[in-house]
Amino acid sequence: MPLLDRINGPSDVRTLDKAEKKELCNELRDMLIKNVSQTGGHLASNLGTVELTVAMLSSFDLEKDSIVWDVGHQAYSFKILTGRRERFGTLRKSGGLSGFPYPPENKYDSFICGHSSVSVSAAYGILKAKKLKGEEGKVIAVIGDGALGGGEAYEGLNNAGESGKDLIVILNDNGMSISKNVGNIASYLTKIRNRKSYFSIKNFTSRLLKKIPLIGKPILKLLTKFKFMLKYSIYRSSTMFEDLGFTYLGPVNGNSTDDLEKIFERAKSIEEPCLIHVKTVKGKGYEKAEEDPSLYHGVGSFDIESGASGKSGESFTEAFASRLTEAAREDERVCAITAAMEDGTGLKLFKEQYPNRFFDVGIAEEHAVTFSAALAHSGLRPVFCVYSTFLQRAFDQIMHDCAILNENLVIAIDRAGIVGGDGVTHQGIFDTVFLNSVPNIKVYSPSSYAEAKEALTEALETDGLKAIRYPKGKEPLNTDFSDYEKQGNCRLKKSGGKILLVSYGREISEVTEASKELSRQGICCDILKLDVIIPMKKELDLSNYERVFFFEEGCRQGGVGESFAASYGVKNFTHVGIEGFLPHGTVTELLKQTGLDSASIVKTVTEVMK
Ligand SMILES: Cc1ncc(C[n+]2csc(CCOP(=O)(O)OP(=O)(O)O)c2C)c(N)n1
Repeated sequence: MPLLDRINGPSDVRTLDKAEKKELCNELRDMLIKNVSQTGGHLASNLGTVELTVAMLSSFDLEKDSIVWDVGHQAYSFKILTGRRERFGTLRKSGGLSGFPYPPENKYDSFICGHSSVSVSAAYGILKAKKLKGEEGKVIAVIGDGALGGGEAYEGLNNAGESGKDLIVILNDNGMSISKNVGNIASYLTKIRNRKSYFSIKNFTSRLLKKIPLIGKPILKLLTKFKFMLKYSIYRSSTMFEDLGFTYLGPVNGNSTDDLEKIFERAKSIEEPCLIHVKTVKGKGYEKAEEDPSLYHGVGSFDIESGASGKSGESFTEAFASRLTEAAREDERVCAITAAMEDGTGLKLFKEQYPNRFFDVGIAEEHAVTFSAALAHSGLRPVFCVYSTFLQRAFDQIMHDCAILNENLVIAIDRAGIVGGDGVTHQGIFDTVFLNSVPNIKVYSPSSYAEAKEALTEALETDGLKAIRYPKGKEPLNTDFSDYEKQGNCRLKKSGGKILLVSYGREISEVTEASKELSRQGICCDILKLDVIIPMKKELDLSNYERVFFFEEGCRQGGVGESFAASYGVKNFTHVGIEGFLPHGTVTELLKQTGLDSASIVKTVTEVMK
């Protein structure tokens, strides 16, 4: 019987001996590779944290201690070992396990995860609450070297240095963000990573001394004390973490449960908050992922033997990025900026061709916006490519650094709309709402690759703050708008009906499909497609329509439909959009669930018009 079948909760891990833990790690790796090859998900990061997870569950008691994962994409083994093994095959599927720790899913998930660099702040908050409530227990934040590039991590460290002994920060350093980690913090970590660990010196010395009969043990004791003092005198003021109030321990081999458990025991005995520097190998145990950890950071389903995935063909991301690279050739003021999402936003080619005008600033969206605004202010034409969900944290920088002076900056909002498997923390459904309140900004919502490219061309050729939002993946079915009449910022397709269907972006394809079916049922609808969604300008008179329906692949409350109804003054108005947060599932499933697929649109229209 596999060992894993005996592990039904964290306490079962604590009973295992050394050999069994090794076996458990092997079984976990097999399970991760097999399952992720079918469900898709974050593979390389999870293969790197297998031993770390097993060692943490062995050394800490999760009935009183809490673990906060940063981002949480590397917590699959944690899910498997905390009572979710049997459901692991449902990962990222509708109704199944979330791809990130999610407190409503399991009592050991101590905080919401998905966005980067928040773990220290969260861990410190949880610890303070424990203290105020008179509860025992340690809180452990596990943060990657990539996530440590994000500003909030320093806000947390700056504040938590005074937290006392029960806070432990584990820095999981694999040298990688999604791509190779960038910036001076990364180089700094490389420097201290390459130092010989205090613990490895100690272990070697112990082995040697224990062999000397009688005098070996006393000398070892003395030497241990001396080594610890020596280590302190060398390292104490020599890492920035010490200066921030943490005892620095490590670096230690994070793919050895043995070494990890020893260092955890040491950390438990120290009367200050500790930062344990752990070195892991991203992709460990699956050769292809070790060779190319970026490729296997987030994957769709793939063949284990060959490593081949089903991914193929063009996407909105690629179409946009190829036009951006062309634009850089035509105009040497054009720059591309990414916050650690070079691959995800398709900027590889741009980087290769224009390395001087390509900037990966690390996981630092706020900095990226201000930096881009300053490039724009200095006469360049920056394009910041970012996922909708991660732009959320840069709202103030958009408002203050970009919008007040209406800088010539383009924000390329990738993964706008429903994203699917990454779920509630990653859906790109709120940018429409928060950008709606930004004065000066113009937001394009292309429905096809051609429109995405045209929008970029126009945005770069005209002055002012612009955003172009486009979805994850491929063009939808209906992208031919030749029978639409251009009316300012929108296009109208007339069929002579008394009903108007309005939409924008990818959703126009569902609306088009629905109108075909409605027409078969004898219900004739005109379609209005919005090319620019912010600011909302009334371009035509809608008073002849009996009813206007608005379908929005974005948050309904405060969304584009509301500003449309207000600007156009429409009275008989039905607005379908996404209500609140949206969990994981496929895009098709989620469109259906939210009433935005063509069949639901037909149903809504027929029911309302009855
Ligand atoms: C605010 C924010 N921006 C971007 C991301 C996308 N993202 C997810 S994981 C990751 C890399 C994290 O690197 P690291 O912390 O070193 O973890 P590793 O995967 O290397 O273990 C990035 C950029 C995110 N989750 N949150």
